Amino acid sequence: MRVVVDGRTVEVPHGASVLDAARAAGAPVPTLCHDDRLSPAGQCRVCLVRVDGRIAAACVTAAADGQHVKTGDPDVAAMARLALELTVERLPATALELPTELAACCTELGVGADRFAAAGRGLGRDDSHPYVHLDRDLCIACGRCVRMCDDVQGAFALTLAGRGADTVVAPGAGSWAQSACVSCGGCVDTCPTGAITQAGRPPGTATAAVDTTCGYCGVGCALTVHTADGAVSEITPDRRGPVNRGHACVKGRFAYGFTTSPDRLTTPLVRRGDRLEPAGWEEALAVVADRLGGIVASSGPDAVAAICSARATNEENYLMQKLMRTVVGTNNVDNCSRICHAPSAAGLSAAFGLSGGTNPADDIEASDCLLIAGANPTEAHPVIGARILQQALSSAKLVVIDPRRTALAKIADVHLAGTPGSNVAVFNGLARIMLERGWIDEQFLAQRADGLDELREQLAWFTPEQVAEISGVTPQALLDAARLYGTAGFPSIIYGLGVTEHAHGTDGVRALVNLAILRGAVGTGRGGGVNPLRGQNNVQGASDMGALPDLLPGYQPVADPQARGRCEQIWGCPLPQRPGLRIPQMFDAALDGRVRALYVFGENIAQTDPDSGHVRAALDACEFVICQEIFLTDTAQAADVVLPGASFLEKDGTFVNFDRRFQRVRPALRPPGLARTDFEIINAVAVALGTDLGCPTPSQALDECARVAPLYAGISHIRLDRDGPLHWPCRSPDEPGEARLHQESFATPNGRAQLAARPWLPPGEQTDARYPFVLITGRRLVHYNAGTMTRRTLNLRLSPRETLDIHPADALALGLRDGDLVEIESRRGTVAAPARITGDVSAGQVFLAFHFPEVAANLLTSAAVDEVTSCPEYKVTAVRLRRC
Ligand SMILES: Nc1nc2c(c(=O)[nH]1)N[C@H]1C(S)=C(S)[C@@H](COP(=O)(O)OP(=O)(O)OC[C@H]3O[C@@H](n4cnc5c(=O)[nH]c(N)nc54)[C@H](O)[C@@H]3O)O[C@H]1N2
Ligand SMILES: Nc1nc2c(c(=O)[nH]1)N[C@H]1C(S)=C(S)[C@@H](COP(=O)(O)OP(=O)(O)OC[C@H]3O[C@@H](n4cnc5c(=O)[nH]c(N)nc54)[C@H](O)[C@@H]3O)O[C@H]1N2
Ligand SMILES: [Mo]
Repeated sequence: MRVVVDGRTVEVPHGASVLDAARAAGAPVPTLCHDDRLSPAGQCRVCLVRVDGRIAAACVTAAADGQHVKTGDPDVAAMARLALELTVERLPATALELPTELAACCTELGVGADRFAAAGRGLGRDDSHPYVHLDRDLCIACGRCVRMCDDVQGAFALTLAGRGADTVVAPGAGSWAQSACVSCGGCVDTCPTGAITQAGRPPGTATAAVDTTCGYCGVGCALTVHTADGAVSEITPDRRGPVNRGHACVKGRFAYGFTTSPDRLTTPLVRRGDRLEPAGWEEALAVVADRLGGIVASSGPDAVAAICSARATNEENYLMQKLMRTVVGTNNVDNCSRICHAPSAAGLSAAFGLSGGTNPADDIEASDCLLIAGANPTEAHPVIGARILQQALSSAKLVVIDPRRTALAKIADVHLAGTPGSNVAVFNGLARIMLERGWIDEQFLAQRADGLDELREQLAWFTPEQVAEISGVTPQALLDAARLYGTAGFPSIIYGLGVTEHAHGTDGVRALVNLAILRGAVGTGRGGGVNPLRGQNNVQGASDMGALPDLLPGYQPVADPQARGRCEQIWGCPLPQRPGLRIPQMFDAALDGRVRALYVFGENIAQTDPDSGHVRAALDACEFVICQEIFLTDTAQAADVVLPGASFLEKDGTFVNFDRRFQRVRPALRPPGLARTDFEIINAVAVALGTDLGCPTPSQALDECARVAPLYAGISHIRLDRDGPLHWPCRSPDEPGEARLHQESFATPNGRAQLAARPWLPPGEQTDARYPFVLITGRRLVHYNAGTMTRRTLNLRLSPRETLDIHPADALALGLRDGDLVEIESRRGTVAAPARITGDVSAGQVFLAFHFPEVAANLLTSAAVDEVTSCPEYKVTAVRLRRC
């Protein structure tokens, strides 16, 4: 459409408003109640313009072809000024001193301090929340915060309360701290007057701003980090962020206080006797070189193993696996994908030929049925959780498969609360019904998939009654779920650790993938495919970079001579041929003396790997442990040398998020004290061992990786800085990158999707009369994994301790009241936590997160692992409970 604004013709898309047209023409139209992320409200009347002669609010008037818009008309400006004067007349004049949108509007329309009240209305403040503070006197009741909370976050925590001119925002009936607020910061970000601000951060105090990518979960939110005097003053979500689109969560937005924690590691530490003592870099590196060199000389390279960091950048992980393979000479390198989504990598590779999720995040909004299995995204991937919630509230059907009543389960059309470990039965039950009812895509199956006959045969066993017997899911609920997924126009599957972290996790992934193949809802544009919500900020990337014992960068098998040859040529040395050890195997090998040195880079294995007693013993058994960390974690305390690294806010590189996007990470701060970026440290370790890794900068490391791995051949820092995020596969510098995979053929050897016929097998760990409860472990919104970072921020005030979630019936039987301390004992260990009585867990099941060392969930979990990938069975632990 062409619109003429102040004599200038501009082209705008359908659906654009007059405001969009005016902005496209560069005409200054002030706004107050408008935010691009929200549907327009047309309430404040500040954006008045003339449209074909008539006066109209630009934000709520649709642009039309041939329209003439006039801005800055004196009569209209007078009306807008009057509207603004009425808005500010009860506000204190101090409102003008803040660098806000309101102040900018006043300047634009010539509303001076004389139009404000001398003092405020005396409505008071609410400073109860650690991050979000409210000054009611500055509120103009524009409702932007309420719309952000409802229409973007979906927390529905805010309302406009009061009468007439005293109407202001309120967090429900009580204080902000007691409200349903999930601390996403959306209200702070949108408030145009300074009424809602971040605690202790008056707007406009920053002196520099850097665009980067969040270092917590795998969503990959684009953030702008504002700094002053070498510290972060504020982090705001970037509206250009392709996944977050101007939104963030309590961690990305607020949890940066750890950067200045007095406990940050600021100098290398070297063990002298039973103490870790500060040392210079020269000494620490000399010890590393001497001990590693000695062990390699006496026991060979395979006596060394390394665990890479899914929190660190691609470039750092690339360097680390290169160090291990080319300098030490071993494939003993792995990353926490092993204990997380390794079954996704294995399952998706077997079914489709590539280990990534199949579709971009934007397919959430294209979907009319979302099937969420074993994932709790409103807590673990909050920005994606909010997008799923909004889509389900507005138009899509929602099926949730989870033993717990998660926030999404509560609003689901169908919630299948199968018992932990029952996934394969439930997914096969759904597949059987879809086949029986004909809710499948015959043509797709004939042309693009293999394995239907075997699957059909296997499914004969999975009658709804059989599935009910195993899982407790009723035949009716199973049918309802199968119908919703089976008959939708554009169904999507999104899943998490409730599928993977099981003794049969890879089978679970395969059985789930079957549903998408049966429907032809993957690789066709007729469905949103199958998408694991990868966990860590860069767990996809760490695996992509080859921080895996059997795969070189770009998923090239280390056992494949051709792949090895390509790397050998570029790296200039022969490579070890035999696949290396996986993380759990590294611990076993440490205990039986085959592994003598362990290099742990950015992973807190003593708290996060299962059966902590076993991990502890493995650390003790190793002669030499290096820990490269930002805090002195339990793992670091067990090390012989601690190397102080830098956090994501202090380094340069890239992360790959859950939907396969390479995104830039840029330093906003300097590493504290003598700490160095992990990139510098790994290079320095190589030099100490007598080799230059040949990648002096992160940009050069990624360039080299692009030469080694055809999947990323078109990706470079230069391109990312110029064009923004890029999806892999991206095979040349002029390819845009593939957001949606497998559109023409699958990446399997024969180009066809592979259905899998899998039996249901019981979990590795079983309940019995002594240990009658099933413990599920997982996450909570406010804290992150081992909690080393979030527990060192004000997030601790939002969630100060762990609780054991227990069903009211079980609590009654055990004589427990809310808050009573409960002892939780498994076959391996005992911990205690206060009870939280809630119907969100089923009777017979309890839930714990693993964020607090004082409630060490992994003292309880077992060594049972997925038979294909060795991923631990974190989701099923038999426990007994006792009131303390
Ligand atoms: N706030 C926060 N966010 C995080 C993290 C964090 O620690 N805190 N960690 C990040 C990481 S590393 C990861 S991997 C992701 C994980 O993200 P998610 O996978 O969403 O996290 P979990 O809470 O571990 O588990 C998800 C769900 O699986 C369910 N479940 C358990 N057993 C079964 C089962 O047998 N079948 C089914 N269908 N469901 C089951 C649980 O009840 C739980 O609701 O989160 C990332 N984001
Ligand atoms: N019971 C139970 N246990 C679980 C799970 C579960 O669901 N239940 N989930 C598992 C899953 S999915 C995962 S991914 C793991 C996560 O396990 P971990 O990876 O151990 O968890 P994080 O807390 O993310 O630990 C990362 C460590 O790296 C440090 N760090 C952060 N950034 C940097 C950096 O840039 N450089 C360096 N050098 N260090 C850095 C942090 O201080 C922290 O100590 O936990 C697993 N453990
Ligand atoms: Mo994870």
